[in-house]
Amino acid sequence: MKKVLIANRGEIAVRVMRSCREMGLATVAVYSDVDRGALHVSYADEAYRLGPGPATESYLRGDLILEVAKRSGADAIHPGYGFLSENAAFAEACVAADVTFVGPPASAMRALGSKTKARQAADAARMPRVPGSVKGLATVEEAIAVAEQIGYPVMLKAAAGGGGKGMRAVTIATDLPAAYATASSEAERSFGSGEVYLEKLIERPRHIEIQIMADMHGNCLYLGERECSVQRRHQKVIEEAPSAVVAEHLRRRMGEAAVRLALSAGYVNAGTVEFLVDADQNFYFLEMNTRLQVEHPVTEMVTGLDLVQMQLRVAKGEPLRVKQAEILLRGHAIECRIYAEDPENNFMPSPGKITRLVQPGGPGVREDCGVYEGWTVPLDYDPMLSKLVAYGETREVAIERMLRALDEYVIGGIRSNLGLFQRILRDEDFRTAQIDTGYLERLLAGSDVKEAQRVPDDVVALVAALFAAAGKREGSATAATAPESRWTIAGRREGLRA
Ligand code: MV4
Repeated sequence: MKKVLIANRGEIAVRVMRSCREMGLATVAVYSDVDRGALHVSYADEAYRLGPGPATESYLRGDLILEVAKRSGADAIHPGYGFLSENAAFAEACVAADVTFVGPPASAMRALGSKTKARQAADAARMPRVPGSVKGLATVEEAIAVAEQIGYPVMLKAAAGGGGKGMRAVTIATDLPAAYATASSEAERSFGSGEVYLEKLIERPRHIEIQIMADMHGNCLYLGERECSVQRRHQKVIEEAPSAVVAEHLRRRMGEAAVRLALSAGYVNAGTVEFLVDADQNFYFLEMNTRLQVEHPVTEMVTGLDLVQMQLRVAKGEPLRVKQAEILLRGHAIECRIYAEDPENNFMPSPGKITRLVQPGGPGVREDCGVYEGWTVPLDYDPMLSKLVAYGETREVAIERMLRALDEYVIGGIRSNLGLFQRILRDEDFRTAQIDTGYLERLLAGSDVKEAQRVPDDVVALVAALFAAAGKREGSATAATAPESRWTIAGRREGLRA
């Protein structure tokens, strides 16, 4: 491996290139027309145009990307997150073109891509999962029978879904037939597969995930957990490592279960196993993400490891250099996802020109940024600007550092969610780590913004729909799904189609 093509844009493209450069690997950027002047393009050793702004005509064109690999002499492709990162057919096409795909084998992506198949894999690996069906429900009668067996409330989920798409909670039996019908037709429309299954509803869960890393020689490590409960409408807002509620014995049980799942699926490279954790510290497998995730830096801060460097070494065929017993977690890290959006106006997207940018620094602060002063944030993709990470010996120190860093941060010309983080980090429930997946919506519902001043959801949806071209956020989309930006998804959620 000598030259790596980064099939992505923004902060993650820069992040991957940084590790490449430290390892003496040449870097190749690709870009769309609207990204000609983007940060990742200037960071790379070479850069090649893919096509027009919409991701379907640029960052999702696996054929063009492989052409650039050939033309530039790149012998490896790192997909980052989103775009082609979980596309098994693209991973296969790379292998066929004799280019190393820095990620798992296509077979492992497929085995874990369907949520029903992943639940079967969890059973084979003796991994605790949410009670319910492990196969698609064939009829409404079967759905009723499974629900009676596990007891209400239940949740209907699309097998091809993920990240909250195609989910429906059902509290009483009389609602099940209608919910089943809409869930499966919605799944058919959105994912090209109407397969739905049932789970017991876990109330007020935390979302906690385990980072794993596997090599080609049968070794697999777990690198601790990330607490990702602070989210809004299935978009993570703050992540931290470790979780305040995960004690060493629970970490070991979750970690060992995650490793069993990875090994039984023939998994190689970086992956994340997602769990719901209930109030009694029971953990339940949810799904596996077969990519490097947005929030990987918090794991890097507390383990002292470079996950991208590990990915590249593993992809070259090197065995992992560290043993599980050598993985020590030290201190606490918190990440804020900084977006071009306006929390005061119902999180209305706010792209445009960044006229002023002052970035924080100093002790215990890391910033993975994808923009610069003078850059115009395009409408075409997810409007995440930067990830701000604070590290400290304790959670309290990390919180104070983050507040200090947020205070230093200046973003001019566009709206950002910087102020939202000030509010969360000062909130008593957050500071005492009393968070679950409903935490942020509760905090926002209690805010004092007058009804009359609020931009209604349908206006946000309309703006999102107007902006929507074809960007693709981190979460997976099946090949059958039209790729979409976070704003498109927001638009659909509110009942409008782009
Ligand atoms: C659940 C659940 C409660 N019970 N499943 C949402 C995203 C998708 N990956 C799974 N999700 C959930 N599944 C059962 N059986 C609650 C959620 C959920 C959630 C999960 C993780 C992070 C944020 C969430 C917000 C709302 C609901």
